[in-house]
Amino acid sequence: MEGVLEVIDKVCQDKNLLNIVDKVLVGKRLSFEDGLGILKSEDLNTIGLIANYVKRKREGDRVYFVVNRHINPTNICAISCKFCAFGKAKGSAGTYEMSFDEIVASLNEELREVHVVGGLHPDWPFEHYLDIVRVIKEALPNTHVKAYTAVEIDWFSEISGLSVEEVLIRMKEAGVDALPGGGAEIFAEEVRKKICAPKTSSQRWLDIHRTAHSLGIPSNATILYGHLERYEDVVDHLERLRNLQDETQGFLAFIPVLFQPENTRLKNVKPFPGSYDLKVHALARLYLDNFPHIKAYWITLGEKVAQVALHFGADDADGTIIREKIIHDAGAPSEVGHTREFFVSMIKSAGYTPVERDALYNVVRVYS
Ligand code: V47
Repeated sequence: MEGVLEVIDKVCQDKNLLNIVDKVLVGKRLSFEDGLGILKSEDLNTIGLIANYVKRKREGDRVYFVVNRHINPTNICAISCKFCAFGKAKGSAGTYEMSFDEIVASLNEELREVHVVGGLHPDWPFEHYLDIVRVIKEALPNTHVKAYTAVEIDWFSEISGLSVEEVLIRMKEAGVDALPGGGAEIFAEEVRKKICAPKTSSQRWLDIHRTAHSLGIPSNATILYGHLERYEDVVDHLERLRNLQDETQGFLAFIPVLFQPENTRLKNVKPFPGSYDLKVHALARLYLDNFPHIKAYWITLGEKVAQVALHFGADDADGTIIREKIIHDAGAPSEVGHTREFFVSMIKSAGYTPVERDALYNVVRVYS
């Protein structure tokens, strides 16, 4: 880390980034314009060096992963978003509903986190969604349950007539330990309307996470990028999250999720270059100075780009997942799951120390 400035002085091609380097070195917060400058720059070396400097200052050589499992209890969904290939209308081909027995059968004692997210089923009452959490907790009392996005919570409030606060209190009582970051997509209203018009509004997504944090439920946040957004929309998204985190300190991790177009109604969007993935991760690390962790989500990036993203500010490789469905329905090229050994090897071969964690970032084991 010593001498990063000398290295940057030697390799820097985009002198506009030097102002950002100066700010980062003295711990000064980046402005909206700085954020845009990073996305517009083609100087990947300098961007990577600054983001990696910040990552190492916070976490040293550590890169986290979790032995987890995704459960998507149903793909029947009352709304239809253009970017989504997973949700299906009730009665259409290819729908499914997991029984409690099927859910329990998919669990094992090794899991440190069970991540539950699925469709907004038109017939399931809120109590059924709570029972899903209860059966998981009963089977694995020591495993964290990270369940239900703000979009589902909004839906639970609508179908139950309870306030968001009451919904969250009941979720916590049933055993929810944290909320996943999905459903944020892109906050910029113009683009949000184009890709997921029927979905929970940006403001409501933020309000639901604010309420969760006030009840002591930590959460994650995502951005869906690589579709119709402009650079301004990405920085705006981060700005809204940074402001909320200043208020609550309830976010654990930020996850950039690269849009996968297959089988969606946005399949003709123009692809962005691979450098954009790395810039978005670096920007996230640099802009979200109050977020503890940035994930390299291998499901959408692919395993190899995810490994490279660990040199662009990401300090978390997410987890084993075992059977990802939502994003694979849209053509994700990655495997649907990996083993613990895969992560130990993937992180080590990127030059870092693998740290197995639980959902709340308590350290389970360091693989030094
Ligand atoms: O919000 C749906 C995304 C998200 C597509 O909290 C798509 O630790 C790409 O929330 N292309 C859910 N993405 C994923 C999610 C998540 C993932 C990893 C970790 C965490 C966490 C949360 O899936 C949705 C949406 O953005 N998604 N369709 C698609 N075609």
